[in-house]
Amino acid sequence: MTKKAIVTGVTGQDGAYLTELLLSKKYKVYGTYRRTASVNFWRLDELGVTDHPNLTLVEFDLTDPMNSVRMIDEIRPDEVYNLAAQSFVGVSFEQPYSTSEITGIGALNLLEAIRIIDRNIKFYQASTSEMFGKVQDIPQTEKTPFYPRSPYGVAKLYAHWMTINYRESYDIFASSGILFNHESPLRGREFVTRKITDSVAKIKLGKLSCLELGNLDAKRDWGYAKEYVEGMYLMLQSSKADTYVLATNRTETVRNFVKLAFKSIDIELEFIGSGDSEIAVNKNTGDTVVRVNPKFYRPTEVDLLIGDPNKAYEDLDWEPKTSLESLCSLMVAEDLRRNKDGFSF
Ligand code: NDP
Ligand code: GDR
Repeated sequence: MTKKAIVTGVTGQDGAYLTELLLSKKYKVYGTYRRTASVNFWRLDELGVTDHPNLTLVEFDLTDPMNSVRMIDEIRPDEVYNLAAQSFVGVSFEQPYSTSEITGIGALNLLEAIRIIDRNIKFYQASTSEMFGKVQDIPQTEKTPFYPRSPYGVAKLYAHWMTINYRESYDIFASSGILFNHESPLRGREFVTRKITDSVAKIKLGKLSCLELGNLDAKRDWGYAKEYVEGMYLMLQSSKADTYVLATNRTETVRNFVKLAFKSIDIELEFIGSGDSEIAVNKNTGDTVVRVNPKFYRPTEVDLLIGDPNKAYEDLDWEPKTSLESLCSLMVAEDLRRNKDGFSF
């Protein structure tokens, strides 16, 4: 029998990749998007799946509880992947209330709908390494205590515990994937990796002279999004619902990601100075191509993330395959192509 899956947040990076994966597995996919004045399916377009006969695009707002109930009742899916969120940490400091409603309570709306309508529906919650926040263990595992450092992290922690609570209280197959940062050419340009690769492409093409960034010392465990959505899928095919970390077990500073991105177009950088006055110059030309702008600092920062994905490897046979160097080169190459083509997303 054809399986049916709801993917909330189909217009986002992971929503697009997961939709592509589920369609390749012959699912009927119901991808949800929000009504806005100008809805944009550019990611689905890039993957060539927007008009796939097994994809239905459904208008949906995660903050409206009745919308969740009606959607689940009408579609009666086998699986629900809750990827929709206000996912930008920086914005969550300015919009803590709406972030809590979407990113936190939104998950509860779907869990309640499942509890009311059909407890056999499997549920995946997109949890995050941001819940670990302040460093307590290195590397972080499923057993590491949480200490979120942003309204986004707090909202995600609420959704994570609700997922576990519905698993334990009502025997719903509800799994939570604690995913570390995962990037791709489909990443939003507000996130640091894509901001860097897009700017490197623009600098190469003479469209930008200097890239401005915030905290260059933050360390992140960056993987490839296309591989991480496979982990989400595997979690719902497992024999029991559980919580899993997906990560690469390698961490690098933002500064090192900048170096890698410039290196992929054969530019070596020299970083000079520190703190607010740090800059990076092109070693060949002497041009300043990166500078720190404190406006990109956050009120509180997550300094160091590095995850141990061993449980996912043992139970799900999931492991990351793409190196950070390959991922970074892929992103720069795609941004060069798009900037040459005048692509603006
Ligand atoms: P994106 O920001 O690219 O996508 C988020 C999606 O949520 C978009 O489709 C967005 O729609 C949708 N959305 C936002 N608000 C609402 C709402 N009120 N109702 C319905 N839909 C809404 O995120 P990613 O694809 O990168 O991440 C997917 C999920 O995984 C998110 O929950 C994120 O927090 C989480 N996560 C991501 C990680 C990463 O490194 N990428 C790591 C760990 C967790 P619109 O296009 O209209 O804005
Ligand atoms: P993050 O990703 O906050 O880890 O959340 P982001 O790419 O925004 O920041 C990573 C680190 O880079 C530092 N930084 C900058 N960040 C941005 N966006 N822009 C800058 O100019 C800049 N300069 C330095 C940040 O301070 C931070 O330390 C992402 C999101 O996808 C979440 O939804 C997800 O849950 C986590 O990853 C895991």
